Amino acid sequence: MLRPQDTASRERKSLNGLWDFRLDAAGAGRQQGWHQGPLAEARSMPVPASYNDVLVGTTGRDHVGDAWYQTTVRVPRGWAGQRVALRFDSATHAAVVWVGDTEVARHEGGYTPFEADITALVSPGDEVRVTIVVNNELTFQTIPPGIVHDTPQGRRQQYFHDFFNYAGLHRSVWLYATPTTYVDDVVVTTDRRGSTGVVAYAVTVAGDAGVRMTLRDADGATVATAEGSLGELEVPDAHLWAPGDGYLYDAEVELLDASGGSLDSYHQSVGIRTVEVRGTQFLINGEPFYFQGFGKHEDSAVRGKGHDDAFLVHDFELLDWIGANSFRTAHYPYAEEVYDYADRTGIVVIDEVAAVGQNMGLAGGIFGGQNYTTFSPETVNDVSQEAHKQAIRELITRDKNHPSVVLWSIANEPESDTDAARAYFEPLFALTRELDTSRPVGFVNVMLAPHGTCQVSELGDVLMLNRYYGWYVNTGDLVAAEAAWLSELQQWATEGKPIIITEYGADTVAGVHSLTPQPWSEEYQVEYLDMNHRVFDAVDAVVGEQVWNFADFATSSTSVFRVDGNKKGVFTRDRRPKAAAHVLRRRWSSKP
Ligand code: GCB
Repeated sequence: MLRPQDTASRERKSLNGLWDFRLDAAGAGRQQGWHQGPLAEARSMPVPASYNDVLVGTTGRDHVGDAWYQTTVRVPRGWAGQRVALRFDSATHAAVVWVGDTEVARHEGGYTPFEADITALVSPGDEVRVTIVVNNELTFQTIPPGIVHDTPQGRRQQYFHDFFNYAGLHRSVWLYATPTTYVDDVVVTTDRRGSTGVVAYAVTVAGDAGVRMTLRDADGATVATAEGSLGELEVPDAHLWAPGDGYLYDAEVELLDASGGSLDSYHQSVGIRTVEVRGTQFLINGEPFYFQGFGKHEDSAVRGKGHDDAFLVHDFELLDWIGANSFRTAHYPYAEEVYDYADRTGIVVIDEVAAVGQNMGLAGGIFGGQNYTTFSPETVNDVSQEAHKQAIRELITRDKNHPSVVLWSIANEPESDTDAARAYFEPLFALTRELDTSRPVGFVNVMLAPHGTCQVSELGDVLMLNRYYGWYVNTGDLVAAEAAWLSELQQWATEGKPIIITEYGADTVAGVHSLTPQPWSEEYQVEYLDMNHRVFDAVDAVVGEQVWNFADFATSSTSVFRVDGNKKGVFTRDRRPKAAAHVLRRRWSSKP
């Protein structure tokens, strides 16, 4: 599903702004057909935003169930004779959409887009009513999983991941028009032969038309052209996309009628680069790459997970300031604007599926999952696996053309030391490779499945490890932590694969100081990071360090584990630096 664009043949209209909104914990709206008329008793809700913290009080914050959004939009007069589509960049976690009285779309999964062709339901020049009901419930069959409990006080959502279950319309909503014969999809993969860049492409056309590809450089000069829906463009002396150098070409895909007239035009940006895992190295353009950066979250005050361009640009400015070259989209696919910006700025992305919390062993300690078995017919089962497959499909369909994305992460810290886990994940690795042969794939291993016990790691091209020596274990004892961590890491290094440390971090309350470094103090976070860096520097197979987390973030408040959220940020939630930020800046800015 291609992004809405304004081109010579296409036009889009944003539906962002204030929508009518109503919570519906009882689920009355679906029975009463609230989409059939103006939403009664509605209040205003900004789109994009999570609704939880926009509202005041627990009703919105702890809401479980449906939330209704409605707006009206005038279809531009000039769209007569065009195909008209309605696109939601995401709806967290499941949604049904109506245009007027007619249901047009249903979607499950809170972090990927969906759309509906509504041409037959609208008249250019007229207004239409758009209603969407968004449901935030997580079950063992959703990605990520959770359980809804019926209690005497009402329904309560339990989940097994460490970030707040923000919900609503987190991203943009679009009405857009294309010609009736249109570019339905384009896939580009890149390679190089000597100094020549090679762009292989495949265009899917809806309707009957010829295809012309024109590749232009950043100055707009044409560097290659090709005809046909499948082919290759060659770029002599190509300017490669590389970490820190987000050089992009523009591929214009044009559909042509029999007499050569242009029917549709779509622009796909292209970064020419290669990615390869060789031995213990991770190579970009044949050069060893060392990931330095963070696990991030989409998270800010009031908006929750609502996309915000100001935070997007500011966060990337901070990445630049601190010398980071990469981040992981922990623990779900981010807004598409984020990947566009990473493409343009040369930031490298590990792109993660929203499969987080499939681990009742881990959940036992923090989230009260001790009464459950992770993989069983009643818990994470075949239906969950299908949802997981669909999440992988939608992620790759959406993000396949981003040069910044160099690695797929298909789960964060699942149970991975059992036969059941192996059986669950084997088909998921196979599917990911079938969908994309151009990128490596991995999953993030948890501390509970150390070297020698994990049955899933060997399925991946790289090893991604989250470890908290000196925090959750050896708390406060960095000497013991260093010895234990080094010993485990040396064992992993015998696998002969590149190792990326995808999480290491210590909760730190900004402003808490202690001359003798104590957990929660800024000094301890600094010494904790220094200790980790000594360990990484001692093991050649380590090809990356991503600190947990870029910034403090909101979590559920159902356990005393967290004080006003997770405080492992190197920046506070409002993006002020802790002492650790300066330490990282010195280390990362001095690395070659
Ligand atoms: C982890 C999880 C991450 C948590 C983090 C923590 O291992 O992957 O989601 O937030 O630990 O701070 O406990």
